[in-house]
Amino acid sequence: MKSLLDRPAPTVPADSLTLRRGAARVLIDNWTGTSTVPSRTLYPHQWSWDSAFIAIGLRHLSVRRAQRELESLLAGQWADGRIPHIVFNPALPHDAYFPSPDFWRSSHAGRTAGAPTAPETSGIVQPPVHALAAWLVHRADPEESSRRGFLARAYPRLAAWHDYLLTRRDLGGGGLAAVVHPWEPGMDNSPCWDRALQRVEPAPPDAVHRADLDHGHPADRPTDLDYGRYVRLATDYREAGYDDRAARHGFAVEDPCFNALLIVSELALAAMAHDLGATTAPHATRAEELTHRLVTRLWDDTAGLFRARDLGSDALVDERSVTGLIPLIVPHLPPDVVRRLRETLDGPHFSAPATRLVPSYDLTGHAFDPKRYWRGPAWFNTAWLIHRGLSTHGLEEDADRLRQGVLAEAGCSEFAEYVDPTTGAARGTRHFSWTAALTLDLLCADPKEPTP
Ligand code: 9WN
Repeated sequence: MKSLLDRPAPTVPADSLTLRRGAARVLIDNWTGTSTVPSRTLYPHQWSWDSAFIAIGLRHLSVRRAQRELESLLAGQWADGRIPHIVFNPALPHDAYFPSPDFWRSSHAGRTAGAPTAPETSGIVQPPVHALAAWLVHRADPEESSRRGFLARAYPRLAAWHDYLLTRRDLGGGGLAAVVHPWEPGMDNSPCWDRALQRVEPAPPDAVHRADLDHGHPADRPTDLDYGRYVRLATDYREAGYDDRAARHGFAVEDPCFNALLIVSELALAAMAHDLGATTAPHATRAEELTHRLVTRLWDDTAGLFRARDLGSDALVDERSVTGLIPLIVPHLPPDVVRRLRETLDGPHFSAPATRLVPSYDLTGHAFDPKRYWRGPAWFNTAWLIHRGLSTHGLEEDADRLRQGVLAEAGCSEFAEYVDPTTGAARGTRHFSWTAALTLDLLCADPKEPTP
């Protein structure tokens, strides 16, 4: 452990060194032996997109550990290709987190859909940032990666994951992946889902056993009504055997962030295929087609950002959310779209008074709440993604301003889960793993590292 903390970081100045040590300490403390928990208290199992972000940071401490992070997540992959949003730690009691393994019952209820007999997992997914993470981990030490066969083992699994999303989850028939639960886009209680959720009958209160309120403040967290609907959707999916062909999805949305990450990860698969001597063309073609569909189906030229598409009404959701800015990470966007996204980022809806990070929801929006989770607070992972997007399009000054914001606010917030964009106050849990990991990445990554 000590050796990770003490590894020299010769290119960073002294205060950065303190930040680096703080971030490394969070990742070391949250490491379980096989993977990293997002938070020891609020989220004590392994989460899917968290692990991808965590691996991106861990590669600067230990490439080996970063590989293990991703490999332990992939050990929970289902035979149909899905990577579950939670891989449960069997050593923990069921009341450590809700919904627990005895709610999801993956090894039984998901048997036909291909759930493994062990470990127990959830049955839903999260945004596909994994191939990007695997590629960045590989690039951190290509020799070590080749020696261990990391890429060769990860590549077919990640390709199967994307195949799952683009076949079973193309619920709108427009060639984009749909999410079927508000936990899937990772922005659980975003106002973007409110209207679609109104069609969902909440589960009765006795079906909901909230463990999050043991650790989180009720003002920061989703409401009981939200939870009732989350539980209803997950229960219905489980009753359909988590089979997307059999399930009647009560919630189905095409999310801009989810699909943008799929595109970037598809490009990462192309880069991996190239390194492995396989054909890159199918991935490059797919990324190109997905980019075209993303713009055709989700771009709102009047608002200057991408919108989620509610497949229940087949209409764009009339809310401005950070999810609509994250497609900036896609390399081959039309130049006009990039220009408009940048203007929107700098405009009144997302320029926050007290943080350089980007609020999760429109500051002027009717549902804006500066404290509550994804209804306004600014998160570090979305800042990292937008930073990467700005760099991708050569907007280095803007990217650097965001980078400086992340570095300043991560340290003084004790690596908070998110911050209140109106006061800059830390909110949510502290010592949050992806905040620490992405801080490390912005401190250590070589800006000239090849992008997929
Ligand atoms: C439900 C772990 C996860 C993140 C999500 C974030 C939150 C879970 C919860 O925590 O969701 O998956 O219990 O609220 O919204 O993005 O992956 O950090």
